[in-house]
Formats: sequence, structure tokens, C-alpha cells
Amino acid sequence: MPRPFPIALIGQRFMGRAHSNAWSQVTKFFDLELQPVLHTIAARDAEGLAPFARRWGWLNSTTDWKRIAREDAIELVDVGTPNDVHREQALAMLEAGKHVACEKPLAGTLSDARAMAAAAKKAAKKGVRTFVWFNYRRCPAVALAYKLVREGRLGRIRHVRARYLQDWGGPKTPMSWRFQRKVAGSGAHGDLNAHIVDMARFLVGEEVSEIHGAIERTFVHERPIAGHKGKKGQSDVDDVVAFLASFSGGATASFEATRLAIGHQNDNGIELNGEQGSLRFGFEDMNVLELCEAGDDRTGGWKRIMCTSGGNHPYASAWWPDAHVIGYEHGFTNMAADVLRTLANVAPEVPLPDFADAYQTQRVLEAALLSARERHAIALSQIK
Ligand code: SOE
Repeated sequence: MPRPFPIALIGQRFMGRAHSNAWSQVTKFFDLELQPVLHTIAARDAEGLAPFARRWGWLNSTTDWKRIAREDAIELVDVGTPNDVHREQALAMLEAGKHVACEKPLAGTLSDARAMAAAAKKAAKKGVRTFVWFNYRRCPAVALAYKLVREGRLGRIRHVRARYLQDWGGPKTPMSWRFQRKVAGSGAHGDLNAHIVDMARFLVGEEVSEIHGAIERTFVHERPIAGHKGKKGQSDVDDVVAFLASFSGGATASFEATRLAIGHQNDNGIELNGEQGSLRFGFEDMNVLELCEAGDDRTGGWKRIMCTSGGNHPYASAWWPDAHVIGYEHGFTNMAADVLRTLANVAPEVPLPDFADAYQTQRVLEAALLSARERHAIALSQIK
């Protein structure tokens, strides 16, 4: 019989919904030792809080997130808020001895991320764990790619080509926290390059050693303010950051994140080229992994793997029969399962990023911005 495991969530917008769904669904599909109890939801919007709690099954709600730290029954706190409050909220909960699962990026700034990683290291001495919601690692196709690379199916990795292209950031898109540097820290860079840098590090199994050059650009400098006809606000973050990098084992890498690529709605994609083969993944076809293995055989070429067969593909056995595909939400539920497995000392299907891991991604993001602003290469050894 699973043990009740009271949790709290801070944030009731997009990630509040995605995480509430994951916590409320996970034990319907995974057999786990811990049964999440949706104890408390905290958010600023008092008016929307009670309906949100009712809809998702949160037992309590509050507009004062700090109360959660004082609630002894709560064992894990899920931080689903904008980047500028990740540090304050995570540190408060770690100091209260609670496990913390924080949305990506770890923080909006390197200094905040560094403080979070340090607090996590201290809390770990008391058995407190941290996690970061890099949810795309838990697409079955990405998890399979991880296993294939670990098995050596591609051989040494030579090239990584990663992109995260969206097109919702045009001039008609109203101001939001995502366009304010003081809240988000950066624009498409911290929001989207965070995902593909994490994924590249996760799949290659190495750290980025150098940024050879980068470009940071803002095309849309002002945006309408919703509800205030004719008024505009300043967007002071990047709309695109692209950069070239090397991994410690010598692989070359390219990363591009933009919110202005018309026609690409959520095009999170990566391709790895190794000595023995290549693989490629594109989230807009998220159940498929493509593999091309070297060989002289005339019948070679790209193989299209539908990653939905339980037993063959990670996480697939929790869901539906072959080719009854899953979606964006299921990656979060797969991650909730791995968080609960980890907290019950059961190994997750693929590694879970903690604050220390996510801090390495944050260092790469910072190095890329420095390279763009100073117009020269940056060695990661320069970024502490
Ligand atoms: C940006 O629009 C965004 O919501 C990211 O913040 C998420 O991390 C990504 O999964 C979907 O797009």
C-alpha cells in the first residue's frame, strides 16, 4: 500500500496546471511506494485560487507561500513560479527540510542558481533532495536516445545540432514576465536554450567546455500591455540566442533558441552524429526517434522508431498499447514518477536533474551570453 506523501505547489499558471496534472495522475499509471497527497497550492491570484484548488484536487490553498515552509506535514514543495523567485522559494523550503522540485531554468541569473546549488548541497547532508523539471528528458524517445548513446550505438559523438524554435513572440504578443529581464533573467535563452543545453548534456554525457561564439538579439522592443489599450511596455530580453560550442570530448555543437521562427510552434529538436551513427528527435513528433547506423549495406539510412512499445521503450509500459501515442503532459507525469521513485530509493528510468546538474546548464547559458556581449570565445572554466 503506497504511503501518503503530502506535497505543495507554488504557482497556478501554465506549469501549475502541468504539475497538478502530473501529481494527480501519476499513481493512476505507475505503481509507486509514495502516493502524492495534494496538500496545499499557493499562488498570488486570490480570486483564481479556490477554483484552481477545486479543479485539481488541492486540499488547501493560500496566497502566502511562506506558510508552506511552516507546515510540517508537507514533505516536498514544487516551485512552478517565474524565475526571479525560484531562489527565495527553494531556499526557504530547503531550510525547512523539504525536498524541492523546481521548474526550469534553475534561476534567471547565475548568482541565484549558484546560491540554489549551494543550498541544495547543504540540504543533501540531511537527506533532502532537489529536482529540476527538464521534462523533455522523459519523452520516451529522448529516454531511448539516452540509452542508445550509453550503449555506444553511435560511438563517440562528433556533432550536436540542437534547436528550440517557437513563433509566439511576435510584436502582437502582450507583455508578460517572460519579456522582463528583472523577472525572467533572459528571454528565449533561459526559457528554451535551457532545455536543449540540458538535453545535449544529458544525451552526450559530457559537459560543454567552450563557447566559440554567440549572438543575442532582440527584435521586438515593445509590446502591448493586456487590458490597457494603446499602452506598451518595454521588452528587455533576447528574442533569439544562438551559439557554437564544444563538449569536453571534442564534439562540436550548435544551439539556437528563438520565439520568432514563424511556422515552428514548439520545435524542440536535437540531432547527434557519432562515429557509428546518428539519431534525431523532434518534439512536434515526440513519440518517434530516428536512428541512422553507419554501414556499407545499400539498405542503410534513417530508421523511424515509434517509441510506444512497453518493455522496449522507457516509460511506454505505463501508458497505452503500441502507437497509441502520448503527449506533452505525459513527460511531466513520467517525471513525477521518477521523483517519487527517487524519494523511495528506487532508481529512476533515466537520470533526474538535481540543482547541481541544472547549475551546469546555467553556467553554459551564462557563458553564451558573455560570449555574445564580449564578442569572443568563453571557456567554461571562466564561469564559476
Ligand atoms: C515557453 O513558451 C514554454 O512554455 C517554456 O517555458 C516551456 O518550458 C516549454 O516546455 C514550452 O514553452
